[in-house]
Amino acid sequence: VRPRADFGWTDYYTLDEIYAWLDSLVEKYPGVVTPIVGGESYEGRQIRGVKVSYKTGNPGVALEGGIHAREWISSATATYILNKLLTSEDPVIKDLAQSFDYYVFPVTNPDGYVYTHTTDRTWRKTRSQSNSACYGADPNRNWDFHWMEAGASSSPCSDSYAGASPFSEIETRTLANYLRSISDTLLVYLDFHSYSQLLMFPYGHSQDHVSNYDVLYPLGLEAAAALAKNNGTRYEVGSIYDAIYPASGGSIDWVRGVLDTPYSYVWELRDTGRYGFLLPASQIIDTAEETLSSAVVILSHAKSN
Ligand code: ING
Ligand code: ZN
Repeated sequence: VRPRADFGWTDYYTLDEIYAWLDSLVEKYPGVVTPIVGGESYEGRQIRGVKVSYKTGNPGVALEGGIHAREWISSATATYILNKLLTSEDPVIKDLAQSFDYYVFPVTNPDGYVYTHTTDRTWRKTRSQSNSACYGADPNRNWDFHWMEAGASSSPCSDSYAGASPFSEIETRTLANYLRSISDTLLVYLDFHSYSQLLMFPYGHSQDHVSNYDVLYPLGLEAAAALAKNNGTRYEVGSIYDAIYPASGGSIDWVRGVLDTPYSYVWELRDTGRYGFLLPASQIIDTAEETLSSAVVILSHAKSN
C-alpha cells in the first residue's frame, strides 16, 4: 500500500494506510526515522512503529496509541504528534524532538483496529480465540503487574476480560519485551485512550499513590492548563484509580511498576460522551494539537529534571 498522497488529519486511516505512511517517513528522513517492530498480533500482523532519533545518547520516550481498537482518535493523535516532531518549526518542539529518542507505536492492537474498519466499529479487545464463544481479551488488563486485582473481568465475553493469564495476549507480551529492551533509557511513557477528557498517571491497580505523585499531579495540572489554552477543552487530572476507576493490568501500570519509568501519563482524549468513541474526524486536528501542548509541558519538565 502506498501512503495516500493526502495523508493528513482530517480523516481516520486504515492500518495499511498508517503503516504505509510510517514507511514514507523512513524514506523521507533517513538517519532520523527508523522502522521498529514492537511486537506481533494474534492474526500475524506486526505492531509497527518508528524510532525518531536526531542524536545518540538521548533519553527515551515511548508513545503508545490504539491499544483499544475503537479509540481511533488515539492512533490519530499519535501520528499527529509524530509528524510534528519531524516537521514543526516551533523552537520548543524542535528542541524536544532533538532531546529525546522517540519510540512511536500508533496502533498497538492491529487486529482489533482492522476489525473496527471491516466488521465492528466498536470493538475494543484483541481478536484471540479461546474455548469461549467470545473473542479477545482486553489488552489494557492483560499486563503482568497486579493482574486481575481490580477493575478487570475473568469472563471472556466482557470488554474488560483480563485474559486467561498475565500476558496471555501476544500483543501485550511482545510489546512488553520490546519496552523492556529499551527500558535502560526510557524516561517518559505517553499513552492515549478515549474518551472522557482526563489526564492520568499510575496507578490503576491501587489507591496508594505512586512514589512521585507530588511531581506527577502538579505537572499534570500544568499540562491540562496548557491543553485548555488551545480550544478551552477541560481535562481533569489524577491517578487512574482516583480519576476514572480502579483498573489493574494496564500497560502504564506495568511500565511504571516494572520498568520504573518516572514520567508515565495516559490521556483519555475527547470527548465527554456526545460522540464518544465515534469522535468526528473534523475534531482530530484540534484534539491532537491541544494534546501536543500538554505533552510539551510534560516533556519539557522531563528534559530539565
Ligand atoms: N479507558 C482506560 C481503560 O483501559 C485506563 C483507562 C487507562 C485504565 C490506563 C488503566 C490504565 O479502561 C478506556 N476508555 O479504555
Ligand atoms: Zn482505551
